[in-house]
This record gives sequence, structure tokens and C-alpha cells, in this order.
Amino acid sequence: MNRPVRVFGAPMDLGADRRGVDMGPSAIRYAGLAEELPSLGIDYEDGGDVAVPSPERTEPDAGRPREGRAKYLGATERVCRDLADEVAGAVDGGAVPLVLGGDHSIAIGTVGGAARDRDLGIVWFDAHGDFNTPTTSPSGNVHGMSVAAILGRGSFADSDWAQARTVDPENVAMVGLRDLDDRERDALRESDVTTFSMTDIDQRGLPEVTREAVDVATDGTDGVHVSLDMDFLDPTEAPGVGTPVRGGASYREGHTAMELVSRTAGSALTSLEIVEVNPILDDHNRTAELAVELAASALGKRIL
Ligand code: Z70
Ligand code: MN
Ligand code: MN
Ligand code: MN
Repeated sequence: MNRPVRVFGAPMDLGADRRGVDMGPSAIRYAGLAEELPSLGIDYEDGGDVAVPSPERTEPDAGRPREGRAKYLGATERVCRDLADEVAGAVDGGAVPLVLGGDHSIAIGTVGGAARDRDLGIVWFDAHGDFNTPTTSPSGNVHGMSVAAILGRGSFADSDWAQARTVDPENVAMVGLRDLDDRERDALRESDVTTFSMTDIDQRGLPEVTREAVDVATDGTDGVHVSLDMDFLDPTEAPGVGTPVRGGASYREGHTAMELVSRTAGSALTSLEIVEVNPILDDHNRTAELAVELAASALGKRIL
């Protein structure tokens, strides 16, 4: 990576049901991010954390959507606006923002910033589709709605802060899907988003699927955002995540995916985010350490 990397923590847990992901940024820093990336010759700067209110001091129904339920939507909006400004500033300054979560609702902010004045494609590595809207969500948790919000679907259509107007669903690819809600699955099928489930990975192999996902995101765009939910990986490798789902990517597949992102997106890589690390559920910070390794692979580290 010949551009500088600028880190932002988003210690956000309002979008998920379980406490603990707010400690993700600390755990990833503790796992040695500030040593690993400079060791690759990367110009590294940590921009600190965006402010996130605690759930104890936040009204869950403030900023309630027109219909359905989206818990803490008002507070999520404020955090995502702040994060979007930081991310846009980093990109405008020639850096690659690396955003550390936090639950996946922060992607609404990261993409909001990365897509400002830019046609952006997205590769979304996740067990989940995060494609619910406030009306289809079984949980009301915004981390299960991030992609729908970014694309302005459902009641997100009238929230200018949530939708990233320069993201076309035809430039969004999801990789690693294995846990979808029924209405979420129907909505994904009917959308222009490209989906690669674990079945596709089993049958076609991860390298081919990842190359195709990057092609989708780079086709006709100015840049690519890579969003890595750590539950993309199998829980044997990444036990410390908000919602572990069996049958995920192996350790090597995780690295291969990130190496391919770096090789094939290359200078088109606008921004990177790693989310859903939950240190409370982790095994001796193993998941945070893997997050550091995967960040290094995505930013250019090679075995030889
Ligand atoms: C479910 C929902 C989800 C992550 C869980 C779960 C969504 N589809 N996303 N963990 N990262 O509540 O919408
Ligand atoms: Mn997710
Ligand atoms: Mn997930
Ligand atoms: Mn179309």
C-alpha cells in the first residue's frame, strides 16, 4: 500500500443486541495493528475513535423510522455522520481509511464518507446479508440493516444520512452468506446486489468468487469499499464475534480473500473496515489478532 492508512475506531454497540463489540477497536489495537502495518512499510496514523453514546444514556426509540422498528436509529445517525466526515476527510487527503468496529451499523457512516463525490462499489464479506429494513427486521437491530440503509431501501429512502446516493446496487457484491432471514432473502433475490453464499464458495472455490465480487464492485466505479464482518470466518477461527454462524470461511480462505482484494482492487481500494469483533466472547483475543492479520493481507502483505 503506497497510500497512507488512517485508522478510526467506531466503538459502536447500539446496532446489536449483545454488549461487547464496543470494545472491538481497543482489542484490535491491542493485538498490534500499530506495529503490523508499519512493518509493511505503510505510513500509519491513528485518528482515534468517534464518539458513541452509551446505551444507558440513549433513548432506543429516538429517531424512530416512519414504519417498522430500528433501535437507536437517532444515535446511530449521529455517530454515522461523524464517522462519514472523518472517512471523507481521510480519502480526500489521499489516505486509505481503516475503520475498526463496533457493530456493522457503522458501515452506514464509513460508506457515507467513502461514497461522497465518488461512484463507489462495495464488497461485503459476511455470514449475513444485513439487508433487512425496519419493516422486515425480526430484531430491530440496525447492524442487520446496513446495506439496505446504504442503498436507501424501504423507509431508509427518506433518510439522506443513511443512503449513499452514489452506490448502485449493481456494484455491490456479498461474499460468505449463510444466515438470512426469509424476507431478507426474498429482497436480496429481487435486488441487483450480487450474492455469493458459502455454497458458491464450496462449489466454485473462494478465489474465483472473490475475483468476481471485486469485478462487480470495480465495474464502472471510481473506487471500492471492502467491509469485513469477522463472522465471515468460521467460528473456530473467529469465536469472538457478535453472532457466530457455523460453516464460515477457513483461516486460509480469509487470507486468500484479503490478498485477492489487495491484488485485484489495488489502487481502486478506497476504504476498508473490520467489524463485529466481540472481546467478551473471544478466546484470548484470537479474533482481534486475526483481524490485524487480515487487515495486513488486504493492505498488501504477502507470504513471499
Ligand atoms: C439478523 C437481523 C446480523 C450481524 C447479525 C442478524 C443480522 N439478520 N448481522 N450479526 N453482523 O437481526 O437482522
Ligand atoms: Mn454484518
Ligand atoms: Mn454478520
Ligand atoms: Mn439494474
